[in-house]
Amino acid sequence: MSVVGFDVGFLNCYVAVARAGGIETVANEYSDRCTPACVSFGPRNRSIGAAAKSQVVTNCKNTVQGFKRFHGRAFSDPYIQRLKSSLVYDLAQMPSGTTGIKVMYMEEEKVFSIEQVTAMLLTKMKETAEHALKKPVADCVVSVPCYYTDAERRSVVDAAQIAGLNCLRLMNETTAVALAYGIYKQDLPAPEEKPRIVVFVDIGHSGYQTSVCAFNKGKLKVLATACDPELGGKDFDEMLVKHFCEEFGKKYKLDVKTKPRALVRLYQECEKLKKLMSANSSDLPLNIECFMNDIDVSGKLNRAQFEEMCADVLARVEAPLHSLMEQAKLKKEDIYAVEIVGGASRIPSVKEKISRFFGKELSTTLNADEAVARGCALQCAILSPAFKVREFSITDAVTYPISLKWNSAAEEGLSDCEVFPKNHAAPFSKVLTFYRREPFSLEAYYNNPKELPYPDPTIGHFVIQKVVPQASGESSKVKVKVRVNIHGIFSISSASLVELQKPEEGEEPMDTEQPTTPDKEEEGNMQTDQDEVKAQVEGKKEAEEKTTPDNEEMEPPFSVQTSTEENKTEKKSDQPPQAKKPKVKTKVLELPVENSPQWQLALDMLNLFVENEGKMIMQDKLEKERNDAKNYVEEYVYDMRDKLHGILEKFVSESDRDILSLKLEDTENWLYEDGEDQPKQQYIDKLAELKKLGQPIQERYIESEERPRAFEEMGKQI
Ligand code: ATP
Ligand code: K
Ligand code: MG
Repeated sequence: MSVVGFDVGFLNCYVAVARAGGIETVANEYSDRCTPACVSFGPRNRSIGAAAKSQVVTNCKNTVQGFKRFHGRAFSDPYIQRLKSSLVYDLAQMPSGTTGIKVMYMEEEKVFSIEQVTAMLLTKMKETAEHALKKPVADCVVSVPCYYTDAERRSVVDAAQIAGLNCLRLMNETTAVALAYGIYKQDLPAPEEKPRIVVFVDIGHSGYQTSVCAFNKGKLKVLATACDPELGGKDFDEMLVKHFCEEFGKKYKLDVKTKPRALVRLYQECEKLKKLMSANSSDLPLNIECFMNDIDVSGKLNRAQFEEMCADVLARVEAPLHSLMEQAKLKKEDIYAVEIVGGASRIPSVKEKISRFFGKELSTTLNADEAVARGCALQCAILSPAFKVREFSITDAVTYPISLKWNSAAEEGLSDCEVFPKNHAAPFSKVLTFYRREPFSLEAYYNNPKELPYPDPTIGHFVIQKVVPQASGESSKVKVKVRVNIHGIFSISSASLVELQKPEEGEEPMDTEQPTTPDKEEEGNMQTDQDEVKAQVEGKKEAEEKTTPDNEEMEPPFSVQTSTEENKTEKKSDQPPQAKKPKVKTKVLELPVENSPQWQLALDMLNLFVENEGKMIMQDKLEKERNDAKNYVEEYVYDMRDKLHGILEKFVSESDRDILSLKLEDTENWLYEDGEDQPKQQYIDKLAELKKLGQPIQERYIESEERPRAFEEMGKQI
């Protein structure tokens, strides 16, 4: 059982693990805690992370970055089509209609699905975690932006599976940050006291997320979230790039947009300049040598100019904050602290906007880069039975309101019902009751498409199968359990039919409601549901407190009457509940449910991707071994050549030295020509050939070194 948190950023990824000492963000093979979200494809292998990033300029067509926003998107999605033109690498449509990337890999044109590309990144992060923990990693928690829809979340869950990970929870990034904030706080208000209200702001490279949370001792509840999925560090970079493209166009007559490689370099330099400007308000230079057509370019900029050109971007910082306060019905005085994280939160003018909105100093008590990963690792530790963590309950919030619609039984047309309003507690299950004689279908959808940063409000279609009438011919009572699960994904987790049975002679009658205890059944079912069960209980308590009848629909379980006529039938049989217990016994039959979510990766595809990822991992390993074998030959050549004229000179005859020297020289030439690209065994054989000549010389040297020492030892003994 591993305890790992992965922050899969648009630009930067972090891995945090739990060890005996606590939660720790761990470094990759370059001793860097940040792993770039970048995958590069080559003729023999893939490079992932920092190694891929170094190929952004040299292998730009086959080096992909910025793919986080392709999850769960159709290729035809206008958003994808718009992005496509600004990317250096190619996109393509997957057979299922989703988005893939097209690259040259192993000297062939290949299309990889977005799930595969993210899986590659996760493979790298998994290796980083395994290296740190010195054991295999499977169980983990992966971050997603809180504005991700169902389809996007499903896509990330699939990516984790392709990478061989067991994702215990997809965690909203702001919620991970809130957990990292709250779990160590010793001075939170007691459960019965007024909660401490904290706002969290995460502004990364691609997206801007805010949430407001209520903290009491041992728990946090997300009250509301508000986001701008299209506001982040990249927008500031784009303003700079636009500025310098114009400037270089005038100054040097260069059309930068026509040269992908130059454009990529300009983006890199502009990002550096932007970061420098966060710490400096004076004029700063931007120089790029041999930028295009052998021309060196240079320019300069200061913070005031930067802020002026980014005015439109900066103006978008406030809107989500307004929305947040309005949704949570809070006043600025209610806010205890505003905690900011994410790389772009370091931009002074962004900070100033947020600070001015709340009329307070911002808090930066959390690590701006690592808080998300740390929060995910903490969540993983909470979910892990092998780890002891302080009790802490996390109640997240539904980002977009979810409704169900269905054809009513009485052929009255469509009915619908909002099952999860915006900011409803999550994870959460509700039981809906239908009265039906035959199988029926339900469609789940986001009911407010205007606020959805996604073109398709459909979540999925669900068919409740094997519904039959009662023996009497009446409609059966069908209980359908709908839930927003621990990943924030909507599903119909179960359905059951309540079969009425005639009591046997002399048998005690039973309460009709008794056998239907799906909530109970879930307990202890799956580790990951612990929180969910808790949330359900909390949710129930809240609902019980509201006794107003018009709030009834909020109450889980609640009933959805499909037609008034059937409703009457129901009332008839249930009307005098206390007076005389119904003389019927019930049996609960589980019903199969067909879940057809929008854009779910088909199982055979998923399995194929799992298999292919395994093959690519193997290929990378083999290529690394081949390269290592080649490097050993090269190292030996250089090392021996030096030594033959140095420490080994006295231990080799002139003729033997000439033979070996010649052989070393031949090998060096071979390495640059025919030996440039050979199978691993060739290098191993070459090295063996050289060693056959070199080894005896080295042995004579070692022996001579040891001889005086042996005498010394003898001397000591005497
Ligand atoms: P997202 O959260 O959108 O998925 P991410 O997690 O990869 O993206 P972060 O690592 O939080 O993003 O932030 C990266 C952004 O922050 C980049 O645009 C980077 O240029 C910017 N950034 C980092 N440091 C600074 C700084 N000192 N000044 C200005 N911008 C900075
Ligand atoms: K990040
Ligand atoms: Mg981030």
